[in-house]
Amino acid sequence: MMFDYSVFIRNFDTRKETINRKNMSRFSKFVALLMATLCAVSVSARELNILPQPTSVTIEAEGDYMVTAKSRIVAAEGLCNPAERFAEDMMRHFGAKRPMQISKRGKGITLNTDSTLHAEGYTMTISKEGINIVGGSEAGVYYALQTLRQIVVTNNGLVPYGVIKDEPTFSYRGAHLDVCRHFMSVEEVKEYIDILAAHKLNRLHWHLTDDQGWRIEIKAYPELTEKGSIRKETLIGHGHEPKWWDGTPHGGFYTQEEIKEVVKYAEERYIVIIPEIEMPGHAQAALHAYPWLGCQEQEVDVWTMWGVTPEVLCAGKESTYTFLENVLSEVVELFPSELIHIGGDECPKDRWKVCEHCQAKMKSEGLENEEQLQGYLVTRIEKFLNTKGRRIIGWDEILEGGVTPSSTVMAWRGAKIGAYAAEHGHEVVMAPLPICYFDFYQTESREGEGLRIGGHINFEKVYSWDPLEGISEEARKNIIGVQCNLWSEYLKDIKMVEGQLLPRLGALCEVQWANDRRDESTIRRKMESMRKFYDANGWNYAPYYFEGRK
Ligand code: TNX
Repeated sequence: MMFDYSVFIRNFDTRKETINRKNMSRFSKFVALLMATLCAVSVSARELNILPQPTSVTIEAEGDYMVTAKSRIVAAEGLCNPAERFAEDMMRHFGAKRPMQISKRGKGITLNTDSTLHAEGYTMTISKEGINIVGGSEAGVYYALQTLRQIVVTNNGLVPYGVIKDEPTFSYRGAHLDVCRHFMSVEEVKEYIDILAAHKLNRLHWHLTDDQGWRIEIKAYPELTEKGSIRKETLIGHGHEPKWWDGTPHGGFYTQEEIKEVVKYAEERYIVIIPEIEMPGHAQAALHAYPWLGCQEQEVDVWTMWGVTPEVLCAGKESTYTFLENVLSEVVELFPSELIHIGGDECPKDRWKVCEHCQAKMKSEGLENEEQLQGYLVTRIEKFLNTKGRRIIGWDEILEGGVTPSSTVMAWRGAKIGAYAAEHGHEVVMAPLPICYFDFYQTESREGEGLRIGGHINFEKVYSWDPLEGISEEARKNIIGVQCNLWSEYLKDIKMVEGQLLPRLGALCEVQWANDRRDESTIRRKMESMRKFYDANGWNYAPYYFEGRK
């Protein structure tokens, strides 16, 4: 017999009430109590804690399929990659010597696709015959296997008979990683990707260039990394006195070969990497390497402060545009992503106001002010990237320069700006302050957290956020997704990043994947289960949510 688990709970509750109202003999009361206890035990033992919440979960009253290191994966053609990923994860989980066997025929965990399903969705049927997975595409099969992996790891390999149906709410489910303020190695970035994939995210926004370090090898301009990837020291406090710097040089960059390796690793986990090349602001590391990129062409250091520097790329000289186009030409060769992030945020216009080249460009292009000059630069770069078959995404300041709705806007200064952009026809990724700033403190008291950039965002605030609030029905379709931002000014390595990401990503992934089926009454139970999953994978997470600290 199959039944909907939630219906069963309701029936169970009403039955208990009727029993209590009846005037029963002691014996029948005892029997009723015994029955109720037995039922309660069997129900709780058959709870499935899947995060993010699937569209529907129906489990049978009894019976489990047991997944072991010896289970066999039967993969239809073209499904080797998800099968291999699952086999590897299971080998690690069971501490087995060999990965699970993958074959074309037989019984076990069977993988197929059906293109009538949502491309990222799946149906998983568990019976005594085995586990039958049908995905809308390879990615859908992969997400089904992520669900299965959670069950196996947190439920001792026992998978209750039943049916799980699932598909995501948003098509863009992202997390950002800043490797400029602190460099993260290839292995560290891979670990980050693993965590995103396990939460069914499909975008990594890789912040590769900033004032404090240029992290991607560009063959045409070797000094970007030779000089621009190293800063003299790091600001370790919030102030600006000498004692707040550590006196230790900090550097690191990815060769193009390493970039390709990370892109491939992400692809194998159905994650598209969106590279960000910052322009025209947040570019002081590039100005250190090539002073001719600036208006006054004076020498500047790779920045050793956090915040917003007045040193920006000159938007007047043609040489700047040639530079940007050459850099982006190499970038698009490395990243297959259709969207390329061009930054666009926090660009002070002080240098432009007194720059003869910028003023001449404004005159020749009929631009009224420096904001329009930024709009000119962004639009020109957008057109260039269009010739390469790509589209731009930029931080929401790109709206100020008068860009066309063909550009995608990443809302960071507030959800209202995202709503505004969506109402004006832009595709929008919601990554707004303060909700999506996972570099912020996680508790009100900040006790024991160590020094962080500021703010306060806890699990509950993320969980109760509706990214579509106040947006018209018409504009809602322009909200393509949601992303959290991991700025690394005060996060020195991936373990510190993980402590900021988890468990808040547990809340965010429900917004991203299961926006309209979030359930506050079950989330804590699910997170307790996820905690076991994090422990099993050796991922660091903050303890505060589990301790009840807000
Ligand atoms: C704002 S969000 C920034 C970053 C900082 C971050 C710190 C955005 C587009 N710019 O440069 O690292 O705040 O929270």
